[in-house]
Amino acid sequence: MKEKLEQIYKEAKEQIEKIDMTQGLNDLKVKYLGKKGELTEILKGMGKLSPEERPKLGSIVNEIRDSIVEAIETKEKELKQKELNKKLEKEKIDVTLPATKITRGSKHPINRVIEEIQDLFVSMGYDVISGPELETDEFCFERLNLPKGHPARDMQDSFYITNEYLLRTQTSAVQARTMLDYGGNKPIRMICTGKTYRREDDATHSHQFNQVEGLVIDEKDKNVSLSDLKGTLEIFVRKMLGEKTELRFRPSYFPFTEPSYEVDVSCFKCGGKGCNLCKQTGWIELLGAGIVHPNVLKMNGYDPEKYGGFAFGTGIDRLAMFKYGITDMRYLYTNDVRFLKQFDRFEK
Ligand code: FA5
Repeated sequence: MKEKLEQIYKEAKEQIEKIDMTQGLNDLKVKYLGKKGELTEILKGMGKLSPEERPKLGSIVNEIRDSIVEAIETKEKELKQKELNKKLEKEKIDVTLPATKITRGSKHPINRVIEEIQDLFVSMGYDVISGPELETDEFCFERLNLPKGHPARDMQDSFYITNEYLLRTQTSAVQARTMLDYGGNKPIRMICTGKTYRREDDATHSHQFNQVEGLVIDEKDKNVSLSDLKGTLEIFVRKMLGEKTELRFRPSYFPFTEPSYEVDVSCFKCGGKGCNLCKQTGWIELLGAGIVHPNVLKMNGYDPEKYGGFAFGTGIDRLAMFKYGITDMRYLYTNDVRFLKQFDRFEK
C-alpha cells in the first residue's frame, strides 16, 4: 500500500510539473484530491486494515495529500503569474494616445439669460419672486383690471383648463399675488421670471415662452416716476444687449398700467433696415411697461392715494434671440445639440 501511495505521489508530481494551463491543473486536483480521486479511494479502503496499520497509513496518506496540495498551489501561482504576464504583454497601454473626450453639457441659452437678468436686478436691490404656472382667472386677469368680458382679454389667446384655471398668459399675475402678500403697507421691488403660455406660434412667438415681470411700488412722496421706469429699462436692455442698443418707447395700452408703453429694439438681423423678421419695420417689440393703474393697487390692497409705482414685462426668449442673434425662436425648444453646443463659448 505504501508503495502504491508513493507511486501516486510521484505520478502526481510529474503531471503537475508538466501542466502549463490552469484548467489542466483543475483536472489534476479532481483526479487526486476530489471525492472520487485516487487518494480518497485509498482512504475508503482503510476499513479493511488492522487497527495498528490504520493510523500509520492514515498519516502517510495525509502527508502525501498535503504535498500534492502544496505542489498544486505552487504551480497555480506560477501559472497565474505567467498568464498575467502574457496578458500584460498583449495589452500594452500607449500613453501617447489622445484621451477619450468627455462630453460636457452646456447651459441652455434661456437659462443663461434668466440668470443674467436675476443677477442684474438683485444687484439693483430687487427681490426674486415666483408664482404658479397654473393660474386662476382671478390673478391672471381680474385683479389686473381685466374683468370677465373685457375686450382687452382678446390681446392674449389663452389655454384654459377649466372655467377658472388657465396656464398663465403673463407673469403679471405675480404682481397681484405680491401686492396681496406684502399686505398693502410695504414698499415692493421685485422681479419674477417664469414660463407663460399663449396660443401663438411663429418665428418670434411660441406657445410656451418665458417672461420677466418687474414691479416697484413705494409711497407717493418717494416719487417712483415714469423717468425711473425709463431709466431702469434702459439700464436693463443695455446691460443685456450692449450699451449701443437702440431703444424706442412707444405709447401703448395695457389695462393694468396707465400710461402704458411698449419698448422696441432695433432688429438685430437687418440692423434696422427692414427684413422679414421685423416685418420690414426695422424694430422688434421687446417689452411692455407703464405706471401701475390705481384700480390694480386698490384691488390688491394698496391705497392709490398713498402708494404708486411702475411695472414692466419682457419676453425672455425674445431677449435671448437678440442677445445671441437667433433668427427663429423655435430653435430654442427643439433641443438640437448642434444648436445648443454653440453656446459653450459663452461659458464664463
Ligand atoms: C404682457 O404680457 C404684459 N403683461 C407686459 C406688461 C407688464 C405690461 C407690466 C405692463 C406692465 P405683452 O403681451 O406685450 O405684454 O408681452 C410682453 C412681452 O412678452 C412681449 O414684448 C414679447 O417680448 C413677449 N411675448 C409675448 N408673447 C410672446 C410669445 N407668444 N412668444 C414669445 N414671446 C412673447
